Amino acid sequence: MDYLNKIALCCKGPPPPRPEYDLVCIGLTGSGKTSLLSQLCSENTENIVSTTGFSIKAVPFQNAILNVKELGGAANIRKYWSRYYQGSQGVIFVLDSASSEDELETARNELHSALQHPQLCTLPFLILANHQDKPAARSVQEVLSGAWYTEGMKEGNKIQFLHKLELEKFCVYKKGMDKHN
Ligand SMILES: Nc1nc2c(ncn2[C@@H]2O[C@H](COP(=O)(O)OP(=O)(O)OP(=O)(O)O)[C@@H](O)[C@H]2O)c(=O)[nH]1
Ligand SMILES: [Mg+2]
Repeated sequence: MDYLNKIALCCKGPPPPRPEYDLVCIGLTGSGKTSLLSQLCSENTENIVSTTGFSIKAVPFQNAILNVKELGGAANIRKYWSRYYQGSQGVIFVLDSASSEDELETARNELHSALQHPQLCTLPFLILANHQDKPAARSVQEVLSGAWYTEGMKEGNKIQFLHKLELEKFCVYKKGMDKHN
């Protein structure tokens, strides 16, 4: 390596720090929140147990780090969800697309409550239609045909549906979050 190349390498320095965003991840128990976040962190997804309370993971993307706080989705934990919303800059709502109509209705009610909550109602929402590998899974289009939107949504609130295979779009969605810094 010649002298000039060596100097260029020395002067390059460490890459600039990636911006960090704080997200909250909600959804009924078994919808796959922990599995999703573990996958995004390239962690082992076997032997995952139900989240009691909450857990936080730093999910690295090329241009940003998402600090995602997963809130356990069991009925006795859901009533405390709103205590953990403060400071969130975006919301991931995970849905079991293969669940029964009753469960889907419960999920929709929880989503509507979150969309109307003062600390979340202006934030970007990403709804992940999970469990797409199951034969009974509804497609994103089928899920969308239900009443998933609500009048409680405020102007500026962005809502986007994805299924797992489209997760890379999640990176693009960070743009919506810049507004809320
Ligand atoms: N077939 C299938 N199973 C999944 C999928 N995502 C998660 N699971 C399984 O569903 C079960 C529950 O997944 P979790 O990630 O613990 O669900 P959770 O939303 O974190 O549940 P709580 O922490 O109780 O709120 C696990 O056995 C996962 O392996 C999926 O897309 N397809
Ligand atoms: Mg969990």
